[in-house]
Order: sequence, then C-alpha cells, then structure tokens
Amino acid sequence: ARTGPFAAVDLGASSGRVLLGRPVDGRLVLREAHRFDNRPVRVHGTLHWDALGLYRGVLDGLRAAAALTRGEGGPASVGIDTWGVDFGLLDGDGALLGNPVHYRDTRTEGMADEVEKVLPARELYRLTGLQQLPINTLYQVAAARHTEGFAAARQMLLMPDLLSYWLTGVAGTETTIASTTQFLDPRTRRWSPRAAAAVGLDTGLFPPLRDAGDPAGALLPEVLAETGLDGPVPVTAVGAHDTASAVVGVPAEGDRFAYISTGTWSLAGVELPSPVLTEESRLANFANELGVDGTVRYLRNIMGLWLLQECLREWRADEVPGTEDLTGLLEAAARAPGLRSVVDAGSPAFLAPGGMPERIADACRSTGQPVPRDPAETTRCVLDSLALAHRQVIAQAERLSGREVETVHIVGGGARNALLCRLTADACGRPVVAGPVEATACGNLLVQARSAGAVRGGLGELRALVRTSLPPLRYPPGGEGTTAWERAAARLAP
Ligand code: LFR
Repeated sequence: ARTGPFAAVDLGASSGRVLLGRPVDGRLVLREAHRFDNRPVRVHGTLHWDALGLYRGVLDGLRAAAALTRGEGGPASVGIDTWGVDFGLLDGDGALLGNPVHYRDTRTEGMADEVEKVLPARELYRLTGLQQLPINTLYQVAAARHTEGFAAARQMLLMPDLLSYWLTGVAGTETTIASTTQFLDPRTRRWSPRAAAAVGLDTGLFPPLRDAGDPAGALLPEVLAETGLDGPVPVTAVGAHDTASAVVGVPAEGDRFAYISTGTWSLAGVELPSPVLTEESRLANFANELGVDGTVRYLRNIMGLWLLQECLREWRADEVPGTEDLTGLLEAAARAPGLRSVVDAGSPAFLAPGGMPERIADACRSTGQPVPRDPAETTRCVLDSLALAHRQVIAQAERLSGREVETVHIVGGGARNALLCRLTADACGRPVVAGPVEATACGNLLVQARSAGAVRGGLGELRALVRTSLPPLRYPPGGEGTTAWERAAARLAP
C-alpha cells in the first residue's frame, strides 16, 4: 500500500485549490498547498473559462505540493475534480479548439424548446434522469453543434478530464462527471444513444468511460520537470464531479441523512442505490446524478451563494458602505428582520451574472413583498430564501424517494456561514450538521487513498474517517417553528 500524501486538485466556479492529505492513525490530515482565482472572461459577447490559466493554477499547485512533500517522497497520487457540464473540444492533433464556454453563457437560451421538438422532455427524463437546466451539456451541444469548432472536433473532454489529459496525455471520461451531461443513462451508467442523437452528437467523441478509483495515467515528464516532482506520479480517477466528491466527504452516520453541498450552488438531496425516474420526479425537476461506488445523488440545483457573491461583487464595485467586510455584513443580516421577503432561489432567472441586487428587489416587488432596504436586508433575504429552498427540496426528495431524513448535512463553503446553517435547521425542523468546508477535497483524497490501499472500506468507512478527522458543528432546529416557513413559501406560490 502507498500511504500518501495524496494531492487533490479541486476547481470550483470561483476558485481552485490543491490540498494534500494523508491518513495518519485513523485520521485524515489535510494541508493546503495552493489556492487560486477562477475568473471567467467575456470575449465578443461569449463568456469563457480561462482553461490555460486554470491549468497554470494546477501546475502552480503541484509545484507547491512538491515543495511541501519533499521529505515524504512527493505525492503518491493526484486526483482532479471540477464543476460539472462544461467541456473542451480537441482537434485531431489533440489541440484545444477555442476556450471552453461557461455554462452561464446565454447561448443555451431557447435550446430546451428546440430539443423538445425532437425528443420530448418526458422521454429525455426517462433516458437520462437529469434536472432540466439550461446549463446541461446537452443544451450546450444543441447551441454549438453547427459551429466550425464543433465540426472540427475529434474529441470532447469534460473539464476535469481535460486537465487530466493535459497532465498525463491519457484521455478518459470519468462516470460521475459524464452523468452531468444529460447524455448518460443512470440505470446502465453508459451513454444513451437516443439522448445523444437528439442533438446530433456522436458519443464516440468522448474518450472511454472510467470510474472513480480507476488509474488515469501518470504525470508526463514535462509536468514533472515543470513542477519539480519526482516521477512516477500516478493520476487516479476520483469522483471527478465536485459534487460527487463532496458527498463522499459528508460525515454522515447511516443512511437517514440529506446533504446540502454549498458553494456557488446549493445541491440538496439524498443518496440512493438506484435512480428515481418517475413522471412525478421529473415534474419536481430532480436530478439523478451518478455518485462514487454505484450510488445515485437524487438532488436539485438551487442557486446557492451565487446570489450573495453577485450582490457583493456589485456592492463592492459601487463602494456601498457595510459590504467590505463579509463577517460584519452577515452579523447585520442576522439582526435584520427574518422572513420579511423571500425569492425563489431555485429559479433559473438568477442564473446569469449582473445586476443581482436589482433582480432580487424586482422579484420581491413582483410577488407583493417588501423590497430589502439595504445590503443587510438583501443578504437576509438571500439566506432566508436559500434556507426555504433547502427545506422544500429536502421535503420533496424525501417524499419522492421514500428515503427518511433525520439529519441535514451542510458541507462546502456554506458550512462556515453560521446564519445559513441556523436558518436551514429552523426551516427544515431538523438538526443541521455543518462541515467540513473542504468536503470535496476530502472525498477526492479518500478515493485516491482507498485505491492506493492506504484506507479500506465503503462510503460508510470513508465518512467515519471524515467525522473523526474534522468534527462537524451541530445546529439544533429552533426559531419560530416551521409554520413561519410554510407561510413564506405561500408568498411564492403561483
Ligand atoms: C457545483 C456544480 C454543480 C453543477 C454546477 C455546474 O460546483 O458542479 O453540481 O450543477 O456546478 O457545473
């Protein structure tokens, strides 16, 4: 067995990080090697990811990891996860054809209606079980299929697979990230030819599928030279979709739990052994995303802290007083009147960047609720709205899947937002268990450690290790009880 340290590369929509971890005496010991910004770039009206800039961040991270682990023989393996749905196209020489387009770009507008004409949403859901969101790879392909770039493409690589390919020269498609495309059948865990045909996609553009835990090549000599690592350094496929890795890192006991993976998005749901593909589930817009070890994440996407991030971006650009310091703003939000106005935090109306404080004010106005008067009240409105959406999604997940929920776990960046955790506990009427903030990196590291033989067991054992290593915080439900939340929900009912 190789005992580590292992290196987790975790890229989110607003930042990337490289963490080192190794199991020591039944605990996972983490160290941060590097952190960098992820800033999208608009060119001639199209929003892109700066793919090479992100790759540079990964190389910087590996260089920092090399320096930190010199005395331990360097990292025993590297694993990569990123956000879902986005992809790069390669030509016949393996060169990237243009910068990957950001899922928040407006090119997918109207695509659901186009696809509907060929393959009704009802049928598409039975085939792929995914939430209908404009960001899905399927709708992006529908928008891009007639471009020159697409015609020239010989290979299509999802973001984590693209980075992995650059590091190793080996191309593969990891299953959990593949399940965010809306081209995968969650029952067979293989491509759905009918879903692909609906947008004229040849799934042969994707390299072969591989599972979390599988070997995924080794760092190329040029990467070793560039980062100061000594080879060979294997790359291991992990839950390459960040949400898949995050749910591995949920410190739950047993199976009566819901999770909320919080960051730019809130992903709320339950873990199941098999997908729920009923018509009722489709109408509730639930996704069946594939998880590590044959699991299914039955969840719905909620706009998440994006709403607050975008408000902050705007306020700070305008130098609005009281918004410089996030801690102070959250304290003011905690003192602001609760449930004064709420918005539908599940609505794709909030997907695009820009003008967020005004868009929130408009949403309050159009539902006959008071408009927030200052940043503290807007922040409170956002957090109340997120807690309300968490409540609604978890209640629906429970009902549609039959899985009982006793505890609600919050992992990711939102776990350090005490107000969000408390409001979610109040709204759900259940205890919230918060942390770890770095659940995604934990899940990434543990899958590598297990493949190397450094830890053993199923998800239960991996989660127990997270629990003892990074003890979570408990928020008991309180407040005015759940009827106040039901009344707030009624204000949003059509
Ligand atoms: C979270 C996430 C979500 C996915 C969204 C877009 O980071 O991966 O799971 O729906 O980003 O890719």
